[in-house]
Amino acid sequence: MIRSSVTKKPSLFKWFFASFMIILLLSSCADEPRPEAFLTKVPLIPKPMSVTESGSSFLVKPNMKVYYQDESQMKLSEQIAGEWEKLTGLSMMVEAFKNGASNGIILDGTDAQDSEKYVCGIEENKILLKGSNAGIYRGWQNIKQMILLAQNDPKNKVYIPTGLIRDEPNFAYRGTMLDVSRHFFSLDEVKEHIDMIALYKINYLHLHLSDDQGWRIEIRSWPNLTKHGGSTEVGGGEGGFFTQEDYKELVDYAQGKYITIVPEIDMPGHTNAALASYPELNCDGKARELYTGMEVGFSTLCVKKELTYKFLDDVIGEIAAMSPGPYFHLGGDESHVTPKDEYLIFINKAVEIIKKHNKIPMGWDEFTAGDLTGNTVAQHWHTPENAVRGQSKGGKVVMSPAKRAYLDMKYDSTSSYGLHWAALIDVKSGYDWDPETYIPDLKKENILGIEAPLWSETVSNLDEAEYLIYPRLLGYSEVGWTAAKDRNWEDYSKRLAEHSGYLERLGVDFYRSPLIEWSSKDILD
Ligand code: TNX
Repeated sequence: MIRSSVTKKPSLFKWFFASFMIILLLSSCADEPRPEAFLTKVPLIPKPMSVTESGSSFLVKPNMKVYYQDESQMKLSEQIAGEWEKLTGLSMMVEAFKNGASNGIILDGTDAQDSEKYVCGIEENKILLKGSNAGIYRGWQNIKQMILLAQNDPKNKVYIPTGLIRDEPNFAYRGTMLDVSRHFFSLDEVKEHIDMIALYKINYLHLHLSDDQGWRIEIRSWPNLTKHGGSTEVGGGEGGFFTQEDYKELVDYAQGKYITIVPEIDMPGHTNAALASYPELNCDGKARELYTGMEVGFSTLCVKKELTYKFLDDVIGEIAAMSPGPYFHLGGDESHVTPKDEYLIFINKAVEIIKKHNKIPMGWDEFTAGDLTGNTVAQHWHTPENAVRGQSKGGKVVMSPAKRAYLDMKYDSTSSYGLHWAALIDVKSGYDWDPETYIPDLKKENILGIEAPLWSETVSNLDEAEYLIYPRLLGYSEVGWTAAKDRNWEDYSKRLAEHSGYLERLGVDFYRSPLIEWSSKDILD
């Protein structure tokens, strides 16, 4: 399954459309009897809240349109049309809605702009998507999945079963993290990753932008961070970094898919790359050597120096100015060589600086030791008491327990990539847990959601990373979206099995877990 990093991967959604397009163009455009199809049998992931079927089907044809009813839906319409074209190879125009509009997708707005709730109604000649823009975009993912599943048999025309989906997420935060520090991932790789995570209604992408091994985001007031600190990675490769233009491009690209980037600068520990780039950031004034190993917990910023807080203010200020999302993640984990009293001083100052730049401070669960007040988010990875402490200080919690949600853990002892310090996480163990009851003392209303982090010590490019990410990410998307009462492993594992056909065609190097009876039926079978 693993492709070597030099193998050229067919770009997403490309090679198999050529044949598919020819079939569609040959097919007559005149209305014809529609085959029976059953929406309730479609193996959508994450599983929607409610699905009813009406037994007929919508045929994907050339020259369909997206109809918008309000100017505020223009950009979204273009986004949907662009994704349709990529997916089907058929052009799709965007047009203002008029009575009787059909042969396409009709968007209908709602007042609830902050919600991702949506209704997706599929009729023989039109698809209706109703919701906020974000809600409509989430609803559209069902249509994308159905087109991909229907393309399993390239001889068939592409039919989407008719019926009604009413849906909303259980959690507002459904994220995944990419560690671009231990190994750097290029702009194109991150965009490709965003394309895939969008398909499963993920709405936050956390970027771990700095660590001991590399500083990956240009800071104009401290240029050596990337010039020197970005010049290597684990194993001694050439590293890399995002210019501010690159980063803005990523933020925009994600925003087009209603995904918010959460930037993380990990501190006061995990800072060797910065300490190597600027000697004055060290208490002893001496630059550290660049680091390409995998140990953690040996570095710290100098808490006693005033310059450290000028550094924080500059770094946080420049990143916050480019990040429209609400959160700034300060890391705060594994600062083993920072004296305890100094760690508290540091966290308190960092939190104030983040607030000054109008962002909500987020940190790994250790950071709840600080004097937190008001809106903060603790990301639980290690110590349940730290998450409960965050709650008691009025903060919210994102659940990323390493034993269940770490994408860098091996599936089993034979896994090609990954670590195993927290657990072996097979596809079932990654799916079969409930963020609401995992830490009994956390109240549901204080759990913002879940995030599955991918640390990249053992994977050096997206092809390798895909082995760890897929298929587990599909499970995490459902753990975050679908209420626990509607989830069970038996049902999920059968649905997951049917996603293998299109994942393969898209060139996703997923792990073929022996727990799944992989199949790739056509949607009408
Ligand atoms: C612990 S999780 C870390 C990371 C490592 C990861 C490897 C966390 C907050 N810190 O620095 O990359 O383990 O699994």
